[in-house]
Amino acid sequence: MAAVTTETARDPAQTGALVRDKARALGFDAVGIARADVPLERDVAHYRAFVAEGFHGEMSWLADNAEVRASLDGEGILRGATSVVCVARRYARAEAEEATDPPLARTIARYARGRDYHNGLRKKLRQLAAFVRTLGTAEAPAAARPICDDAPVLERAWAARAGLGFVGKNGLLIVPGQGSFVLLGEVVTSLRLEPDEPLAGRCGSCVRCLEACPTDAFVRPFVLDARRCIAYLTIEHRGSSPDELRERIGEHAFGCDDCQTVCPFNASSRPRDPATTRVFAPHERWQQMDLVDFLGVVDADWGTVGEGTPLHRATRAGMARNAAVVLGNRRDESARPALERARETDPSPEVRDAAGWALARLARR
Ligand code: B12
Ligand code: SF4
Ligand code: SF4
Repeated sequence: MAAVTTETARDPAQTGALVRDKARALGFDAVGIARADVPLERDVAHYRAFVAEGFHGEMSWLADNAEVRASLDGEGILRGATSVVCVARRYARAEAEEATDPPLARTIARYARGRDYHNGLRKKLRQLAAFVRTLGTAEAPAAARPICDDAPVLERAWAARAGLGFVGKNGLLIVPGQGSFVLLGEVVTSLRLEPDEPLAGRCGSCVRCLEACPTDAFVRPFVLDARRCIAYLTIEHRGSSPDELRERIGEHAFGCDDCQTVCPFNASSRPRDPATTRVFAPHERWQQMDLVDFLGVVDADWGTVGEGTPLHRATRAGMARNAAVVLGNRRDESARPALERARETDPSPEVRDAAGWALARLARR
């Protein structure tokens, strides 16, 4: 019988354990492994139904690459992929710490208050992928591709299959003991790793998230009409905010956490060590700025305001529009001069429109 050497493919259970240990050592809060070569069926059916209903709105890129979304094994992601390592990074900070966030930061969703999280997450995922490659052998070399929000992948579906957590009625992946305030990433690999078992859903009869949504964006449990979601309206949507939803946008200038804040799985899982989430603390820029300042930013200056932060994605006009809507909702009299200036001179029609709407609300006070 041939002796087993280091040149033969390694044991999937052993290599799986090494990869899990490495992911934790890199600072990921949870890790799970799933088969990548068995296509997603039920989740892809949900995804197709979501697109067919038009729930993706203007995010046309979300309607593309349906085939790639079904399987990680192929040209679209990684040919020969057999496993996917799914990781989560928690971003919620201790409640006492969040309570001291500057006022502007509190109008921004928790994941987006600090620097752009993609950079840090991608660096760690690259390191994890490099480690996975070292586990290949001459006979069975390991390819590995790190992914974080940069490929047409149903990240929650793979994470759920990998037993990282379960999908809640709010559509978010909830990691037991960590909650849903987590960001997801993956390393897709040709290395055969022992998979984890998926977890059963644990929402039970709870419907708090569905009831808490200010814009009634859930069509039914688990199904979101993104066109009504404040995250979509304040980040992805270009042009004017729909009239009937402006008031409901409330205090949200960028993203929304309402369907997570009320979730009991988050109440019970705040981090114990503040050092682990320090990178998500508000950007120092937000200490010096207020919402009204977004009305005065011109295109040429947007780079220095938004750069290196998630707000960059909303665009200069988008953030000025969002600021005007929130100021209108506040009926903030001190914002009147800035709103008047924006209504008369802003180059973007959606900003002029939102400023006019906000001024009308001030008048009705
Ligand atoms: C497009 C997008 C959005 C869009 C659309 C959201 C949506 N629900 O589709 C908008 C801009 C609205 C958005 C908002 C947010 N997003 Co977003 N978004 C994405 C992105 C890029 C693609 C999502 C996608 O493919 N949607 C299409 C739908 C069909 O797929 P899905 O959302 O995965 O749907 C799953 C479930 O809903 C479920 N499902 C669907 N229908 C049904 C029906 C039944 C019966 C059942 C049982 C299940 C079920 O199955 C699907 C697969 O598991 C992902 C990153 C990625 N590549 O996956 C991030 C991602 C989902 N977003 C994320 C975040 C943080 C947010 C916000 C919290 C940001 C904020 N604070 O403002 C909100 C949350 C809103 C919400 N309640 O979902 C995280 C979520 C982390 C987590 N714990 O789950 C992700 C994974 C990014 C990341 N890398 O961490 N997002
Ligand atoms: S993020 Fe806000 S608007 Fe979007 S579904 Fe959740 S509660 Fe509703
Ligand atoms: S609030 Fe309730 S229903 Fe919604 S995700 Fe959390 S546990 Fe599930």
